[in-house]
Amino acid sequence: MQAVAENIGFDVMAVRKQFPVLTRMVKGKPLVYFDNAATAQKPQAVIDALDNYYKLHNANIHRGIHSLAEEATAAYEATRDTVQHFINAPQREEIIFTRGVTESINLVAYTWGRTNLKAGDEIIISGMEHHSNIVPWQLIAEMTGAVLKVIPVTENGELEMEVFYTLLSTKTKLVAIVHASNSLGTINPVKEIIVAAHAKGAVVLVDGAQSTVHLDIDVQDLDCDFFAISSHKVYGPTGTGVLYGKTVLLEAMPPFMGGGEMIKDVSFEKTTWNDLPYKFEAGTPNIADTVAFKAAIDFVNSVGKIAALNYENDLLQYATNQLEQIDGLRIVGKAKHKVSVASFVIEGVHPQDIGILLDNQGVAVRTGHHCTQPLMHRLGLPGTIRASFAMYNTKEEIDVLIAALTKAIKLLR
Ligand code: 7TS
Repeated sequence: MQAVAENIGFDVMAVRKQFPVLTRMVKGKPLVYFDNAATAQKPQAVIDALDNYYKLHNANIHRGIHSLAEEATAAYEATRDTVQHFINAPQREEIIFTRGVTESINLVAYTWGRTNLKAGDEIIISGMEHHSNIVPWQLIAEMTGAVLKVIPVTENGELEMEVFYTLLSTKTKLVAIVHASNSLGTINPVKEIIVAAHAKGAVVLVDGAQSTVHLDIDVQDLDCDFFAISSHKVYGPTGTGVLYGKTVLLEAMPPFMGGGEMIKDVSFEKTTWNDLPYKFEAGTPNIADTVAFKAAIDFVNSVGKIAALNYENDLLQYATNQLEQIDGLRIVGKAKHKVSVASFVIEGVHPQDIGILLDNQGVAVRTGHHCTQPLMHRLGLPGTIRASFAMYNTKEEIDVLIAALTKAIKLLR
């Protein structure tokens, strides 16, 4: 009853109407899109913003004095202000545009990591990280002699926090942790991790790839040092995203890439760097997609994150209950706090076979290791079937998934 009461005022049909792709057919069936953790669909406002930018305002930014250049610059910089408020960053200069979470993490690894880590220093990550929060640290560890430590994951898909506390020491220089797991949905206690890491003098990077679209993000409340975002998982375009960093750290970091825009003055003898955020934005950026990212955030704000979250929680609970009725099906990831990700395996059938048969019914899910191979290894699984829900999904669509799954299992067994 509580969940229903909270959902009064959330009009899923009004939300759905804003997403043109949701009306299309796949293999002769209405599309049921449950691959939102991979990338979310785009509302008309985002498509319009892209169209509008190219039709009316296209120019290079920060350099032209003509009207189009000024308009393009203003639109690009407006997204920075919108992101700043969206995550409650203290200053707009702390919002660095990147291609997305992968580039944001690599930026920190190659600039902060290369200058601050030395042999014997320790980096703590967790056993449920996406490859993009593992491999950059392995590369930097190899370059610097730093050592990678891993917080283990329980069978339920939660961090073994007591082990985290034993790993943490004054040797720890960085903790890089996923806020919400893409494979399990687990919401990690990042605030607790940040407090503990700071007490040892370590810096904390939070991978916000999955959390930003679902949870209210307040980087000041979290007190994280870095926070990484991908626009495409927040209903925005692909190819753009954000690294938030505290000014004091960003100021001290060397540039990531050299080129136009990131310099103050260039001579063959000595080049000086531009101010934040431009020091980290070399070359012509992804202007159009960054401009349209603002429309995506405006859309999320117009719906309201709390209303959407309550609705998504309801969907997850409904899906979990329905899935558990299926004979031989096991939910993978039973953490107490989860975003709307339902991962599961089915006895005697391979996830990929299920994925193909579901697609034949118009249902899009992801199957496989979800770029979290060490986690799958820990859980003793080759992969899972993952249905991840967005605010435009419905219980009726979950019913379609359940029927399609039942049919697929009959065919495969
Ligand atoms: N971190 C997490 C937790 C992710 O889920 C992803 C993408 C990334 C980092 C990388 O983000 P990118 O935008 O730079 O690619 N996760 C997924 C997924 O679960 N299915 O496809 C991509």
